Amino acid sequence: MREHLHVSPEVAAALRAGRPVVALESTLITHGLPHPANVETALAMEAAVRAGGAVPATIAVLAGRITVGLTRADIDRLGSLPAGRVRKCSRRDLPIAVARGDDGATTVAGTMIVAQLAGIQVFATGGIGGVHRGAPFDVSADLLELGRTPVAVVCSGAKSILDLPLTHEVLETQGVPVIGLGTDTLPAFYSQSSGLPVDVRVESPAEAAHIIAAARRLGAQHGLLVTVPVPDAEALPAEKMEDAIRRATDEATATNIHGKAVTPFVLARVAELTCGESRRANIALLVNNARVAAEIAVALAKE
Ligand code: PSU
Ligand code: MN
Repeated sequence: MREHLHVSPEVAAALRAGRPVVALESTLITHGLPHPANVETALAMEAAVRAGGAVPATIAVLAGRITVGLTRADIDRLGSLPAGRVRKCSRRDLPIAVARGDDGATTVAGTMIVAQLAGIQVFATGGIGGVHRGAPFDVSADLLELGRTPVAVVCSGAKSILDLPLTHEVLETQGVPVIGLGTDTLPAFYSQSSGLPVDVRVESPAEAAHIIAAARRLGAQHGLLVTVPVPDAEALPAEKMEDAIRRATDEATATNIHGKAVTPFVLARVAELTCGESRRANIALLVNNARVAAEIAVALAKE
């Protein structure tokens, strides 16, 4: 599969020289945020990675080509396509998108697979997929990928549109170390805490990098989760989100939405019901996580 990757010259040069690189996903561009906030946020994340001293590598499938390091024009195009035109690519979707020459946006799972093939060890996003509320058999492929692909995912936990206690259990079953950067508990995306304990609290990106390096030295074949709470000023109280989440998940069930459509539906509905207030928190944590991931990648390059 490696020979089917199209790596941008800048990313390829950085990887060859052992310089820090941070992978970024594309489902948040096509299915997570509306236009033009999606394009602005993707570019702000790339800028934050650069400010942190690393090279950004946004990953997507472009007309069947698995691409590592999108250009600004690629991000603009992907972000402007009408919803539904871009295939949401988790593990099972990658071969389909490649064979058909489709445009595909990689999820956390899809991005981890490509990052690992390209030799990128650190990946920043907002929230991972998890176990859905009221549908405990709907376990995101993200959780299984974390159990089988050695990439460190920097995120703000998972949204409370999910069943967070069950999500936490599956991470344990899959053998995924959950690191809290400046936190004792798993963050809950918009809110700083889910109340669920992390495996270890670290105080700096360098300390997180030290654990990632230990996993590499041990030959660990699984991923790690580095969780970073949403910045203080942008955090929203959990109760405030709860009504909207309950309504959105009930609507998804009532209208028979399932499979890969559930997460985009619930995300969009919650944003509507909270009048975009949640979007400010979403963007703030995405950009912050990109910067932190760069600092981790910089420290990892020195290990
Ligand atoms: N959670 C968010 N925003 C997102 C996603 C999740 O708060 O954009 C996206 C990510 O790309 C994640 C995917 O990998 O949704 C999970 O989808 P599913 O639940 O179908 O596995
Ligand atoms: Mn699912």
